[in-house]
Amino acid sequence: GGKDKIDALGRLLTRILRHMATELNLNMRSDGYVKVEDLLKLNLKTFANIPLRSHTVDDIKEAVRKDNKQRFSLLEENGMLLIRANQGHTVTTVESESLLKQILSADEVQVCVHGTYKRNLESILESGLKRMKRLHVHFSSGLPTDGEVISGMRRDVNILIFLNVKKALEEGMKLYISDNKVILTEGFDGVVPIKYFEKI
Ligand code: HQG
Repeated sequence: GGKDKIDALGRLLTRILRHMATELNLNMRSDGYVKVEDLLKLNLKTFANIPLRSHTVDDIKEAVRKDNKQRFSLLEENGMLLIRANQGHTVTTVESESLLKQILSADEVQVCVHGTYKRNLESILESGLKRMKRLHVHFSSGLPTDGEVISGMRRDVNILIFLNVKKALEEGMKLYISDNKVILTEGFDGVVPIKYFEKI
C-alpha cells in the first residue's frame, strides 16, 4: 500500500544520501544537500521494487515528514528543493562544520549516550568508541523510554555508554549536534577514548 511505498522510498533515500552520492555521481554540497530533481532522475528501485523515477516530489516530502527519526531535512533555495540526510554519512563529500552545529558548552547538553551491544563491549573498552565506516560516532541527546524510537541509537541496543561532555570539550574534542538532535563527533582521529566515558 501507500505506506509501504513511502517507507521503502525513505529507506532508499537514507542509503543514497548517506552512502551513495559519490558512486552515483550525485552532486552533493558540503552541507549534504542534493537537488530533489537530481535524486528523482536516478536509475534505482526501492525495496518495494518501484523505480525511483516514478515517485513525485510530494512522495519525497511525505517520506521526510513521516520518517520516525527525522533523518532528513528539506530546504528551498532559489526556487529549488533540496534534501539531505541529517547524520549517518559515510561519504566524505560532507563536512562536519557545514552539516552540523558545533556544541560549545556542556550546558547545551543534558544527556549524551551511545547505544551499543554486549558483543562490542570488550573491544570498545580496549580501543575506545570508533566511528567505524561513518564520519562520526553517534550519540543520542536523550534516553529512550519504553521502547520509544530515538534518533542516535538503535531500538535494540543493550549497552549504554555515557559521554563526559565537559571533559571531552575541555580537552578539545569537537562535538556537534544535527538537525534531528543527534550528537556527533570524530573524536580524536575517529576514536573516542575510554577516559571520556562517564559510566556504562
Ligand atoms: C560499534 C542508526 C567494537 C558501535 C542508529 C556500533 C544511530 C565498536 C557499531 C546511527 C567499537 C557501529 C549510528 C569498537 C564502536 N569495537 N565495536 N572499538 N567502536 N563500535 O551503524 O552507533 O536508524 O556505524 O557501538 O540509530 O550503531 O540508521 O553506528 O554498534 O543513530 O538512522 O560499532 O545509525 O540510525 O555501527 O548507529 P554504526 P551506530 P539510523
